[in-house]
Amino acid sequence: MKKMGLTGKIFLGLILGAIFGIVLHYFVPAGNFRDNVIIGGVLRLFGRGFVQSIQMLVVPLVFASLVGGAAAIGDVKKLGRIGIKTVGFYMVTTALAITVALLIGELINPGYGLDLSQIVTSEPTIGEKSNLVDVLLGIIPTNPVNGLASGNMLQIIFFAILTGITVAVLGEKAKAFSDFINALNEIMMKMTMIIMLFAPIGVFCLIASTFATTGWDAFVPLLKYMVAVILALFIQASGTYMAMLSIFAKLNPIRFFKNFAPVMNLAFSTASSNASIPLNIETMEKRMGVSKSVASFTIPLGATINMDGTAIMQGVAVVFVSQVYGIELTLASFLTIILTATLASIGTAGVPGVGLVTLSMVLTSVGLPVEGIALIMGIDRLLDMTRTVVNITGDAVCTLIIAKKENEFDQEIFYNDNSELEEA
Ligand code: DAS
Repeated sequence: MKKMGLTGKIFLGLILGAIFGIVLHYFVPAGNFRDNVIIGGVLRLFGRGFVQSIQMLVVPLVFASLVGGAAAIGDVKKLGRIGIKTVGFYMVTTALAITVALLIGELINPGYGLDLSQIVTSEPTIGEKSNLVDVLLGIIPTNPVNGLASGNMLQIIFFAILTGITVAVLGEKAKAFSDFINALNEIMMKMTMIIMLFAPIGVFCLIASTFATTGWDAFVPLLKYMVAVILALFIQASGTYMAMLSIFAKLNPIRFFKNFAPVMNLAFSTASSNASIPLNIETMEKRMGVSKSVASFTIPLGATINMDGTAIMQGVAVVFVSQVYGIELTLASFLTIILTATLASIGTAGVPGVGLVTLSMVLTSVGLPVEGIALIMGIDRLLDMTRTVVNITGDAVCTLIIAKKENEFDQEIFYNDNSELEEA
């Protein structure tokens, strides 16, 4: 049998885990062996252990990639107009994406029908800060080290972005720190991939534990969650992006997707924005008619700071988790979620599974139980592949619009049927 890739192993873990959980729930009598040795012992150890390993990455990965991402943004002064417009477009499309996701989540209500409120372990802090001023004041850390140590994500985001922009302003004077941050970024991305190697085992145990506890009850809500995420991704790609191309660039969106198909296929199969960067830049230049200087700035920047697909998953996931645990989301929580997920997407680099890492951050920022990740982690890989496609498509759409407005665009190439990529 051809060597099964990690994605195949994760799917296998998902299917076998679901079957094992259903067998445990309906065919193994309740008792010490099933409830304490299997579910409370083995499944909990490797399932929860995997979730905690993901959580372990949050603070160092988000801090390092946010400082790095902000330093890159800080450099935009060299590119002036183009840089400011690029960052502006990226932030607006991400905030739009998560708003669409929250609305779809509230429409489909994926979490209804599964009630885990009796096992909430962390007290929700939602509603503690009822007004916006307190939420905004809470972002400014009086002691950044304490913010980092206590995992106060909004304070970490604020301090990291400020640090990154200061690093960019200092330039050479902060080179040692900048090199350290870049090295830490590489380490945390590699560590994410290493931990994801254990995903098949972690997913097996998490899904088995869910179905062993709830039986078939979990099946429909998880299916509704997947449908909600994919629907929101589809709306972002076929609605928001097509409208933007028609309105801001007056280009034929169908033609765009025809030209862009190879990059979307690569992003789907690798579930990695970073892996798609080279082909994305070449496609923007050779098939879309964007100048190399613009594409080689906006595409790598977008792969790091612009993750509309990830923000969409996080929006739907927050609604799902709050409903499953019976926790009411207030307007202040929705604003906190939009702020956290938009800012969080600035940092997270485009490697597989990174959206889950920042999801635990978004859940923490509104006081939702991180155990909720255990519910959706099993099916996350398929959603990771689909949301990565939206992540890189958003980068390409913004690149095209900016290139057209800056006259760094050749319409001939965009509509030319023969504009082919050089054989690699
Ligand atoms: N796989 C990530 C990317 O490469 C997205 C995610 O994990 O949410 O964009």
